[in-house]
Amino acid sequence: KNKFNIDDAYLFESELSEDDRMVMETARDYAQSKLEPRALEGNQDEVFDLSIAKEMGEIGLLGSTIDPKYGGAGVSDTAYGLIAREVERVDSGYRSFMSVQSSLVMYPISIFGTEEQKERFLPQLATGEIIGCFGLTEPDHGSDPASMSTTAVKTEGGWTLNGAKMWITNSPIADVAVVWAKAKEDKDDEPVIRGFLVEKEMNGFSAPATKHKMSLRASSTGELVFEDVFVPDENVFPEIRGLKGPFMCLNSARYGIAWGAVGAAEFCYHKARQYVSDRTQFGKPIAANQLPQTKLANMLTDITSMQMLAWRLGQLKDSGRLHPSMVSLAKRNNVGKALEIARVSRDMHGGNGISGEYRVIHHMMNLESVNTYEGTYDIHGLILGREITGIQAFTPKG
Ligand code: TGC
Ligand code: FAD
Repeated sequence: KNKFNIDDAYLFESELSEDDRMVMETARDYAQSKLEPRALEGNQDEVFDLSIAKEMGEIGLLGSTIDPKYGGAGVSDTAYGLIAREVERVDSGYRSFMSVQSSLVMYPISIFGTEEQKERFLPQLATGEIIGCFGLTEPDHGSDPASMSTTAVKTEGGWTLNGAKMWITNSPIADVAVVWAKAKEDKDDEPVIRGFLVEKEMNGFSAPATKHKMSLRASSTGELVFEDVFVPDENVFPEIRGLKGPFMCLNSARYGIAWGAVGAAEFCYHKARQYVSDRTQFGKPIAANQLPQTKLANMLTDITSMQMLAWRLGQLKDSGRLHPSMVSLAKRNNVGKALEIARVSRDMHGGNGISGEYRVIHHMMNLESVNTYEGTYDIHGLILGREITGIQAFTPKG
């Protein structure tokens, strides 16, 4: 008789290839043995332990899909997703670090960079010796990056950057920033968005940390400020123009987030299941009541649908059939559902649910950021709405 699996109800893990399963197991071992013991304090003390970058690099978790010629592990997109799931099972902040380094820094350098840029940056990013960040959002332009005001003006031998980026993951610890700015070759030209590799030591460049975060506290977040920063020609992506550049990177990062949210949700479900089974009130386990049982049933149903979306999305990406709106659908659904599951799990833990020790409120707070960054829940709803109706509803123009 077939047995029902209460963690993987539709047995998706049994469908994974041998290679993908090995990557998943490596990531799971690492996350549980090395990240989990640091998670509570990392969050409480707002510390991103820099040795995590090197540890992740050593076992191939950074830029894992990138060509081994440049230091990557050359694994499948499904394997990349499985890594995100294992890392986010511990802390969305650690997954954020990994996503930015892999999808938002190594990926653009690998597809838009010159041979020299690839050889110079990718191997060190892959080992975690250097850290990268990605600057698209600005203080006045978040959901609408097309309106960005950071500028790059052509000067002799390079470009002069002015402006500021905000809410940038890894910025205070980054050695190199992939920065998107409106560039003008000539003062009469129409500005066009281009990508620049800004290095830590460049004059006029600073990256102050963002204080008082109540979410993703183990991830280092900050600004990027450019005051007449000279960026040499060799640090510019030569061909890519327009928003398509940053959006292609976002497709990859959002894909990883759709998987990562599965891990966070699974953690909160496992914790709730354990808690209501162990704790007795009114002379019986809390799990012996109807309401907690249906809450667990809802969690498992949502998690199963999230697993199915992520796994299928991985297959579509691996076979080159991915459409960005498929990613929007999964990012929006999986993060929204994970946040709901974390909130319900928090409630099922009663007073203990607000203690960091149980780590459920930790996930709940993290997921608030995950629901907002890389396109908010509603923005992905509007991307899908535009796809379904053919009418864009972002601006009054229609
Ligand atoms: P729109 O007219 O739709 O498009 C402009 C150009 O871009 C192309 N494009 C895409 N290309 C590839 N992939 C996609 N997903 C693309 N979406 C659009 C499009 O074809 C067009 O190309 P072309 O050649 O015709 O010019 O642009 P819009 O201004 O109307 O966009 C609207 C909207 C709302 C969809 C877009 O602005 C959006 O997605 N906003 C959300 C912003 C966002 O996600 N920011 C994320 C910042 S990075 C971050 O949060 C990192 S957190 C990391 C961590 O810690 O893990
Ligand atoms: P806004 O765009 O001002 O939106 C505010 C609210 O209005 C949202 O609910 C939104 O859904 C809604 N809204 C906006 N426009 C519309 C509309 N047309 N119709 C209906 N509703 C609308 N960015 C980077 O570039 N790099 C990073 O590494 C990075 N890391 C981040 C890390 C953290 C912890 C956080 C919180 C953010 C990070 N971001 C990063 C920024 C993130 O991508 C933005 O916060 C996000 O895109 C939303 O932009 P905003 O905060 O300006 O909100």
